[in-house]
Amino acid sequence: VHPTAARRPHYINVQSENTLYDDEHITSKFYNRGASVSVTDGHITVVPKAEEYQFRTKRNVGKTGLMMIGIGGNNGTTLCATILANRHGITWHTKQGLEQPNYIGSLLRASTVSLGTSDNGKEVHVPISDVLPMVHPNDLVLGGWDISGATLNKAMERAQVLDYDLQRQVAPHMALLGKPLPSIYYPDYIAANQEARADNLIPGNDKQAHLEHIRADIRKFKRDNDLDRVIIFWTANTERYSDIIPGVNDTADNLLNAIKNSHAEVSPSTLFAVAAILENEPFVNGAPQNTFVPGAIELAERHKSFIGGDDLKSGQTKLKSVLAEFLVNAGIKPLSIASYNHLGNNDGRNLSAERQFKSKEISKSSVVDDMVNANRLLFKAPEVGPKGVPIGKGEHPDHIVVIKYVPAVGDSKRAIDEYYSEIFCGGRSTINIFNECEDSLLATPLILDLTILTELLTRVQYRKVDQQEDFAPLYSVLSLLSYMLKAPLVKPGTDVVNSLNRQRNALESFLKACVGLEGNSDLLLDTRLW
Ligand code: NAI
Ligand code: DG6
Repeated sequence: VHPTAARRPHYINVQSENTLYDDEHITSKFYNRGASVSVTDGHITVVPKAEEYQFRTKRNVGKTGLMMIGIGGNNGTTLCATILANRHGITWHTKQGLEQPNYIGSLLRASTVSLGTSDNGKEVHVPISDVLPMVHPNDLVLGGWDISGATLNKAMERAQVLDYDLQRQVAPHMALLGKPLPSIYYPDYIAANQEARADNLIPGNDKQAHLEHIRADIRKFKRDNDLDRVIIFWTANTERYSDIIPGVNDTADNLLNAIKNSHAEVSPSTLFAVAAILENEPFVNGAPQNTFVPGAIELAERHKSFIGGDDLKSGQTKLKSVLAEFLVNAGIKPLSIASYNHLGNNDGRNLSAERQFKSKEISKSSVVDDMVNANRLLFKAPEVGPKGVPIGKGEHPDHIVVIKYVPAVGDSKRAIDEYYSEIFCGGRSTINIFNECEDSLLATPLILDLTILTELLTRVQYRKVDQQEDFAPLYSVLSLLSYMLKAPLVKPGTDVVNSLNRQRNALESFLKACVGLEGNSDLLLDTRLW
């Protein structure tokens, strides 16, 4: 068994007065350290603060299902096939030799965190998945919907992602998963070039009936498989943006009414999100469209359901969030970032339509905003209007995103990025990146990470020690999922963090806080003192 797929017992045991283990829970004490800063007439006053919290994590990982919308696509079939290959220990031949199934590319299963140092001063690293009890990917019960009725073995063949010898062996297992559940198809939301796929549909145009149908599907899947939790995951085609219309999708009640009235501006993805929220099961959006219209977020808050999104951050954008931060944090000023890519899979085909491309362009473009905003030495701040409200966004590098559909290259996406920057005393620097990757093999482990993390976060509760008697669930929008997402959804009114390093640090600090450990050990103070 490959190390990333191995089942290890959950072995971390923190011995501290801050950490309590009982049969049911891990309860930890945590000081959220920060500072209050006030700026008056150019004087900056900083007051350090530390707020005391308790976290309580349910130890028992329940039986977990993953229902994907778009299960018959490249991501959906690749995820099912690779889990089945891992579960059944299927090895396969390629021209390089014998391949073993694994979970490489999964942050949780294939990367590590440092816990501290051993007696000989060396750091001890463990897989992230060992910090707290998490569901093993092999144990996920798989299912979902697709507007295409191809059985999953045939859909895997159509996707042309996996090596033939793997496809051949995993096909009988895929066949047992059968045909996807029929889904909702509103042709206006995805590209017209997808129409030929749409042969597996829930009949009619009544959106309320569609909502009830999806809710019943979720309940049946849970019941049939005896599940404690099911994560509903949008990995279907990118939709166009929905217009935000006052009275239609701006509040929870308006959105529910709009569904009752089958209003045209309720998209399939929003309908699925509403179904999941009402069933109190988490919903994650792996595509870029604005599924979470304001009414959907309010509905999730009202039901204390969990939501997360948007758009898987697999290759080009992940690198961009690292490179842009590196440049800005090094005191170098990016003047322009020009990103181009071409790909030939069905996702690329759908994105060749203008409105669907627009959704992707938006999610790919927001990724450097926070780094730019954090450095007003390099980038001028926006001017401030008479009432103290900023006008515009301030100075920003030029940033363009181009996507082209080239069928011949299939799932193997080719991406070129140019970073053109100002350096010392009028100099210029140009960095060019050429990146070729199998798109769905980068994306699939992210779906796993998002599913596993989401399930874990449903088991964590918190208490602010001097303010709350009882433990409460986390806030509905799971912004801790940001590392895997291009345009992270955050609590309304709070800042989006795009920096990949900061996203990873937040996650690591949070997981460690749940076992009573302080997050960052990079100070390594004892290596710097006599
Ligand atoms: P795909 O086109 O191969 O699969 C999408 C599937 O969704 C298709 O089988 C289609 O029939 C189905 N579908 C469309 N509308 C549906 C609906 N209303 N209900 C149920 N099924 C529906 O695309 P792929 O490559 O699997 O990507 C899926 C999504 O993930 C896309 O939105 C893509 O932009 C996004 N994404 C993909 C990444 C990748 O690297 N593959 C990375 C980041 C995001
Ligand atoms: C074309 O860009 C297709 C897209 O679906 C991307 O492959 C996907 O969004 C991943 O993008 P990135 O920028 O994270 O590599």
